[in-house]
Amino acid sequence: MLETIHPDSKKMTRLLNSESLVHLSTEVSIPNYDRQHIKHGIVHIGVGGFHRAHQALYTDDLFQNHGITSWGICGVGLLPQDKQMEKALRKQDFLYTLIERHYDQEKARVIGSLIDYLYAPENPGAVLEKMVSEDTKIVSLTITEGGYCYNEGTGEFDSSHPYVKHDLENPQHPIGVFGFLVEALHQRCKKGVPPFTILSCDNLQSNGDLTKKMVISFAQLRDCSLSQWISKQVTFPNCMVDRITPMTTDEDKSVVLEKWGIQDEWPVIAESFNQWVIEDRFCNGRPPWDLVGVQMTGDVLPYEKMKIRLLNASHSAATYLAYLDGYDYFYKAISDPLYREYLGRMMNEEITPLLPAVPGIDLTEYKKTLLERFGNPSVKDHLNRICMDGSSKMPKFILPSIQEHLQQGNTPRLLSLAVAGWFRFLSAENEKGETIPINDPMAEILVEKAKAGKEHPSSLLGITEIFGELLPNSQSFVDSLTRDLESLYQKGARATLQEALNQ
Ligand code: CS2
Repeated sequence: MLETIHPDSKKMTRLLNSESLVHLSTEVSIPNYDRQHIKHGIVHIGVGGFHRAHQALYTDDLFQNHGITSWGICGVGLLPQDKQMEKALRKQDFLYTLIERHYDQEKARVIGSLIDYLYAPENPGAVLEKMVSEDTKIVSLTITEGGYCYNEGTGEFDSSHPYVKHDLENPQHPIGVFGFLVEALHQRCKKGVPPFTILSCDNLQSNGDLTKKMVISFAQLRDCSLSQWISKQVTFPNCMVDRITPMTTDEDKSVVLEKWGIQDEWPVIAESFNQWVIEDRFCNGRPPWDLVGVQMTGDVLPYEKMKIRLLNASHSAATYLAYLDGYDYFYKAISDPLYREYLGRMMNEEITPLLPAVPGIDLTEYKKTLLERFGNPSVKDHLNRICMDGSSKMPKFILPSIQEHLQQGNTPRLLSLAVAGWFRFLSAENEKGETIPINDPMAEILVEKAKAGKEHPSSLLGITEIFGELLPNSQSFVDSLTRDLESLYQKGARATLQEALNQ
């Protein structure tokens, strides 16, 4: 175990690992269970901050407070950038620090539920072996909204992705998520091992149903009888997940070191709020997550719709305008009365009327809590994170509400402005004429079309895999977008927002 005196704080700091745990400050909560005895049960693909602040925490709660010893998690990384996570976690015996913040209160806890991590590009065989093992009863996913190869225009699986093509040509040597899932299920079927549940934890409406459709479509391209077996035997519960988890910064690592005395290469910082509502359909058993605050239900759709259309949509609606307006963090924008009014009114006037009743939830209270959560200054959620991947977030968070309004004969003013803000942002120039980074797998084409179209939205709207057919063909929506874009280019985000609210 390495101990060092940190030069600035003169405080004893320790490298996080199994041995150093007991020497940490007593103010840090640490696993009270023997991690050697935790049996593996879950493979999780896509271990980022969110998984580590959410599912891994709920699972840790089970080990910590209920004496459960099965359901340990093996993380899997498929992407080149996951190598760094593997290195950080392996060095720390897969332990990491979770800092939960609510305004001026902060709690530190070391999470022990992740018991292994495999980096697939270096060892695809080990990943398959783990997924085929009888011990694996659930494979859960956080692969981002864009990771599902779903084409918004056709509503179908998009098999043109290079990794999908690769995995269809080399089924036994997969590199992508569908390749791994389907090959592992194929081997289980051949060996007579019962299948695992596939649990999507991404922010997609009907995330389980959509994952099922994508997995089955991929399997059909491989082998019809396999796809039938999966369709009959595997369950894909829908679930709603919620916890705002900013990206970890170097400053966060310094706080963990200086305030809590833990040298952790990749801690996670999250808000104190945490929610998970899951449809209780697991084909091969599940952890008793209901013992630790997870809501198991028969119908998760109202919860998902509420969360995605209010929380995620508010993020996407305000982020581009606030970025253009010169803000850096979401909490700062939201303490500006202009943005507060924008989101408050958008949620009340344009989104709430589209939502079904949500059992046990008072929507007025829910929206109040959302604004409080957004304004939490200790959760430094950078706009760069929220601005990322608009091409997959907008069609999930904002566009469905606009579509519903158009179908009812209305043009929603404030939601349309959110799209205009995104289009203006995609010109890759801020209001001072400086270049801004566009972080999106479709960045090249988006920027090209935004620059070519400027005030005229039709080139961007012509991307059917994002916008489908209804929106580009709605004259009132196109007019509203054009008017807002003109104003955004000529007067800027602030004045445009102000005018929209005054109308
Ligand atoms: C955010 C989400 O990425 C985004 O745009 O809206 O990551 C959001 O913070 C989480 O879904 C909160 O549960």
